[in-house]
Amino acid sequence: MDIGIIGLPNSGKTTLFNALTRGTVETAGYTSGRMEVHTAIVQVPDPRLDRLGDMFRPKKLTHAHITYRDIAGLARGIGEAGGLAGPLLNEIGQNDALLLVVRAFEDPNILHPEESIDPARDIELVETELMLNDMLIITKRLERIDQRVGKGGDPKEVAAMKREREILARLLEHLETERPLREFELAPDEEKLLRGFSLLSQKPLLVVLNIDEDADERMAEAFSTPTRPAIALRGQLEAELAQMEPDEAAEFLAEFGIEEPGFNRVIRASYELMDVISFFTVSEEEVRSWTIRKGATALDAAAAVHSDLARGFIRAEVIAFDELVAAGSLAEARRRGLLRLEGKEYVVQDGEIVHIRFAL
Ligand SMILES: Nc1nc2c(ncn2[C@@H]2O[C@H](COP(=O)(O)OP(=O)(O)OP(=O)(O)O)[C@@H](O)[C@H]2O)c(=O)[nH]1
Ligand SMILES: [Mg+2]
Repeated sequence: MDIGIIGLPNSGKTTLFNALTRGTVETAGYTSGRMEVHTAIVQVPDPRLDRLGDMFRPKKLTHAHITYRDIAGLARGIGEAGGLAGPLLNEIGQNDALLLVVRAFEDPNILHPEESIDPARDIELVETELMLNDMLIITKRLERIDQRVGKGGDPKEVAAMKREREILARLLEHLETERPLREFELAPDEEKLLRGFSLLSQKPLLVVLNIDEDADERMAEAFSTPTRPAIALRGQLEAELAQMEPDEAAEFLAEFGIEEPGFNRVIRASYELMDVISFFTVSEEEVRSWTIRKGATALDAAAAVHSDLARGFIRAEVIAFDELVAAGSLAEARRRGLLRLEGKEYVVQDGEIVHIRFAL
């Protein structure tokens, strides 16, 4: 799962990237003129996995992970411009979800491309660029369809194109009301059709307000909508925190009265953004967290682990996390008959421990 970090120049994208990934990419200066992308893989913190680690003492403990990509330089007008815009928009389009960094910190020494601090305006500005990009893509596609349909040809193909034209026209209409495609309910076949287009305003989006050290985190609530959550993070402080040794970090957190590093919150929120759940596999070798989409079946879970498990699938042995913890061990859970046997179609629930029985 890839998450692209986007936002206006100097909003703190690289600072946030460093905080999330404990990286040390240079932040100073105005890098947006250059097309550069930094990538890092981050483990998703999960207390349940740690608990299972304590229980099974495996040789290896493997977290779910997210790939973050720091993408420089989204600015006003880029959706319609040439030059950098093409590769940049491609770069954004490759991600499963987007994290929009919005400047909410005051600092007279750091230039704001719009010359004032106004998070609501900046969010709207970026959303508009995403929507303009989508309108452009859809309009181009519609033109091509019209040309092709005009030429006639295989009736089946023509019918499919007309269907596509009808869907795209509805999307365009929606975009013209200045609402992102995230807010457009798609039928499954429509979603499938659109997958290849990588429309940007359709991607799940998390707003991260980059706030001052002494600002109130709750200010994020005002920027949150049902289809676009928002959280606040003290970017600079968190980037410093991410560089500290554990002892030093603990002391630092205590001093500021912070319970948990904010970057953990952002990592979890970006994980949840993608409509996924985790299930666990356990053994003495490895205790591991796996990521599947919400609603995925036991067979999907098997396939996530290994294609052989899906091919030779017989049954899944399943137990909820809380039940296993209450039983104290897998053996005890089994003795109490808490392990359920489920078939291919079973919908896996978040946090379940799953063991696939299979034969090849
Ligand atoms: N005071 C303050 N400065 C910050 C904060 N976050 C970032 N900065 C500073 O703002 C400047 C820009 O931060 P970056 O993280 O490089 O911003 P960016 O969005 O990656 O910028 P571009 O890559 O140029 O688009 C740097 O000098 C940072 O040190 C913050 O929370 N408070
Ligand atoms: Mg940067």
